[in-house]
Formats: sequence, C-alpha cells, structure tokens
Amino acid sequence: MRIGIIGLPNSGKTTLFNALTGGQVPTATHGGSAFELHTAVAFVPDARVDILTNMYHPKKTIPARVEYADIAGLSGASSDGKQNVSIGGELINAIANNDALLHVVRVFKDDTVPHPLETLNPARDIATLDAELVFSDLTKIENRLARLEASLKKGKLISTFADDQKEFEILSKLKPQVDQGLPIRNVELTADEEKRLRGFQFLSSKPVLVVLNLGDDGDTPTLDYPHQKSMVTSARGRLEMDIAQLDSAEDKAMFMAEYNLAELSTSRLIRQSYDLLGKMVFFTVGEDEVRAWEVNRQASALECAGAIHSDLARGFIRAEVVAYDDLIATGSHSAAKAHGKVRLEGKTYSVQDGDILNIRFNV
Ligand SMILES: Nc1nc2c(ncn2[C@@H]2O[C@H](COP(=O)(O)OP(=O)(O)OP(=O)(O)O)[C@@H](O)[C@H]2O)c(=O)[nH]1
Ligand SMILES: [Mg+2]
Repeated sequence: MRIGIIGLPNSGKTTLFNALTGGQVPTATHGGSAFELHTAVAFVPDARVDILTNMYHPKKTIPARVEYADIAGLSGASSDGKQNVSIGGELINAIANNDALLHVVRVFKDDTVPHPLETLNPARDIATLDAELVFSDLTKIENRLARLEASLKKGKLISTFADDQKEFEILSKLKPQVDQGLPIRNVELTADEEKRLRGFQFLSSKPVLVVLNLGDDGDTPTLDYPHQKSMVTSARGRLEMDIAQLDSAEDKAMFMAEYNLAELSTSRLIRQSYDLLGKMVFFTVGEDEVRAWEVNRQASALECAGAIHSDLARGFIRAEVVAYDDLIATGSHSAAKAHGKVRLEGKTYSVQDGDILNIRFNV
C-alpha cells in the first residue's frame, strides 16, 4: 500500500512524512514549488502483533507496512486572481503512482511560515488543490477522447473497435462532470467502467485522507468535505515529528504526557488509511515468524493463501483458522483447539480482520 502526501507548499507535508516514517527529511520555510519526492516505509502499529510476539517468541516479527511518498512541487499560487494550474508531468506521475492520497492542509498559525496564498483559509486551500487534481484529469480525458475519436473515425484502432467504443462512451460520460469540477471519486461507476478506467490512474479518483495540520495547540475546525472515498482528520504535525524523532520510548511518553496526547495521530492516520482503502490484516504465527499480511477486506481464504505464496494457493487444501480474540481468550493454539475454536475452512471462506491462518496445502 502506497500513500502519496500532497498539499500546498508549507502546509507541513514533509513534517508529517517525518512524523509517520520517523524520517529526517529537512523541512523548510521557503515554500518552494520545485518537484521533489521522498519515500519511506512505516510499520503499521498493531497491539495484536506485539501480543502474538510475546506468545510465540518468534525469531522475527513482520508487521504490516505502508509506504509514504512526500510529494513537493504543487503550487497554489494565484497571481492574477485566477488559479494557476500547473501540475507538470513529473508531478502527475508522482501523484498517480499511489493507492490513496493524504492531503495536508495548513491550519496552524505561524507568522514565520509564509502561506503561498497569503492568508489562512483551510477550506479554500483544499478546494484549490482539489481543483488542480480535477483539472489534470480533465486534460487527460480531453486528450484521450480526441485520440479515440480520430481512431474510431479512421478505423486505426487503439485496441479493438468494441473496447475503443466503450472507452469513448465512458470518458464522454465522465467529461461533463469533471468539467464542472467534480472529482472522479464522486462519480458512480460500474465495476466494468472502473476496471476500464484503472489504467488512467486519474488523480481525482483516488481515496483521500484530508489531514488538518493543527499546530501545537489549535482546535480542530469543523470542515464540510462531502466527497466519496474520503475522510477528514487532524494531526499536530510539528509536535508529532519532534516526538517521532526522539530516541527513547520514555522520552516519547514524557513528551506526550506534557502535551496531553493520549495517542500519536500517526497511528490513527495509518489505521484510517487502512479503512479508507478497504484493507485488513490476517496473521500467520509460529516459532520462526509472526507476521501480519495486508489483504482486501472480504478476501477469501484462497486469496489469503495466495498473498503468502502462489504455491499455497495452487495446492490449497484447507485453512486452519482461529479468530484473534479466541486465541487470546483461550491462551494458546492448543487450548483454542481443545475448546473447538480452531476451524477448518475451505477456499471461499471470507477471512476476518485478525484471523490467524495456517494454510494446509500440497503441491
Ligand atoms: N508552527 C508550526 N509550524 C509548522 C507545523 N508543521 C509544519 N510547520 C512548519 O512549516 C514549515 C513548512 O513545513 P514543511 O513540512 O516543510 O512543509 P511542506 O508542505 O513539506 O512544504 P514544501 O515541501 O515546501 O511544499 C516548516 O518551517 C515547519 O516547521 C506546525 O504544526 N506548527
Ligand atoms: Mg516538503
């Protein structure tokens, strides 16, 4: 799972990226709009993984991971009162290359940090960036439609006639809506339409987690963001980055107590990204390894087997399944078995978040 961090210059993208990944990328007050990309991986905090590790004492523990990309270079400048829409190709690709977006919005007040649009106005900032994403998609749609039209007319097909025709129809249906500024993620599409559009990697089709960067002590403003596949949440960017960069757990706890933080928003943000993308985890356990595997919610036992290794899917016989809560309540795998809590399930079993799986297979 890869999440792209976007936002106007100086909104706190790099700050939040460092907070999420424990990174040390320098933050700046220049608010420059030069393209820059940093990526790093964060482990998904999950108390269940820690508890399973204490139970099995494995040689290694592998938590679920999320990759974050800090994408700088989006400008929101408006010199002539009009929006300056200038997302270049490099930037479009960097944003397109993610499963979801984390949109950082400046809420913190700080006179030493210039705002690219001069005044503090979170709703306007969100709309400005969203408009840029939608505009980039509109350009792509128009170019493709022109090409499809030419190909259908001249009979020089891009794909097959039926596919070109179908694509033309979908894009024609999409265009007027996008033209009016509607993000593609708000448009209702059939499964087939969605599949046909996937290759375009439209920026405004991606799920978005809007993160209001509050500063050290600001309140969370109420913000209406009535869009599909999106959530609004908040974080104390700089504070959390400072905490993430502390070495010892004791220092972190002290710092958090001082600022009255029960939980770092970074853990919450990672969980919310999971929900937004419809992901869940299942576990495999043993003396060698305790591991969390990320799959789509409603994944079948067969799909989960395949996530571990294609051989396990190919030679799938049965999945031995115990729910996490049952394992913890009974105290051990053998006790769970004695209590009838270990089930044998077939290929189509719909795996639940936290299930512990042991795939029986034969290749
Ligand atoms: N007061 C305050 N300043 C913050 C906070 N978060 C970020 N900043 C400051 O805002 C400035 C910009 O932060 P960055 O994280 O570099 O912002 P950015 O979005 O990555 O900026 P660009 O990469 O230039 O687009 C830095 O000086 C940060 O220290 C915050 O919560 N409170
Ligand atoms: Mg930055």
